[in-house]
Amino acid sequence: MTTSYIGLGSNLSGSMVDPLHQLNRAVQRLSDHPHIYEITLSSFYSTSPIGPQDQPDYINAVARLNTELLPLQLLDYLQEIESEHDRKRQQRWGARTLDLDILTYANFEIASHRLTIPHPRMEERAFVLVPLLELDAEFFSAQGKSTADLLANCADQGIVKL
Ligand code: A4P
Ligand code: MG
Repeated sequence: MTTSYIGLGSNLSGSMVDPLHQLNRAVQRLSDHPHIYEITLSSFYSTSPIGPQDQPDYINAVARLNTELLPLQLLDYLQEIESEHDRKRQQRWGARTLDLDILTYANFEIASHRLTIPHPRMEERAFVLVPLLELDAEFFSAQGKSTADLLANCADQGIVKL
């Protein structure tokens, strides 16, 4: 059994469902899987967009789960859930109905064409670090930096707990 952290984000409504409902539905779909267990969800946060600024604010959260799925099997399932939520891959870092990223998978380090773990940008993003800190005050990056130290470099990023 492996512990994995998943980043959840949404800033577009899909099928008449708003971002908050989409994140809640995504967590429900995670818990539906027979090999995903013990999901713990952070609070939801309203966050200013990183990347293109001409898009709505995001709702973000982080989930911790235990799973018997291998990393690529977990990615397949996350992408299946994204497709169910009308996710269209358009502009990089652009608006999306649902984004599910694998942040970490135990202490694995993977760099393949489909999957990079730990998520390469997680350490510079308050919308990942703040909810992560809430779930695990002892979380350290692969380079041994504490979440609190990493967050000190993200002070200019807008984030408000809902
Ligand atoms: N992929 C590689 N590694 C991973 C991983 N660890 N988890 C591949 C998930 N997927 C991974 O992803 C493109 C490809 O990345 C996938 O096909 C998968 O094989 P995508 O979701 O289609 O594209 P993307 O999300 O637009 O690209 P990217 O580079 O993953 O974007 P980010 O870094 O996720 O940033 N601002 C706020 N406030 N909140 C946000 O949530 N999100 C983004 C997206 C930008 N700005 C944001 C937010
Ligand atoms: Mg993504």
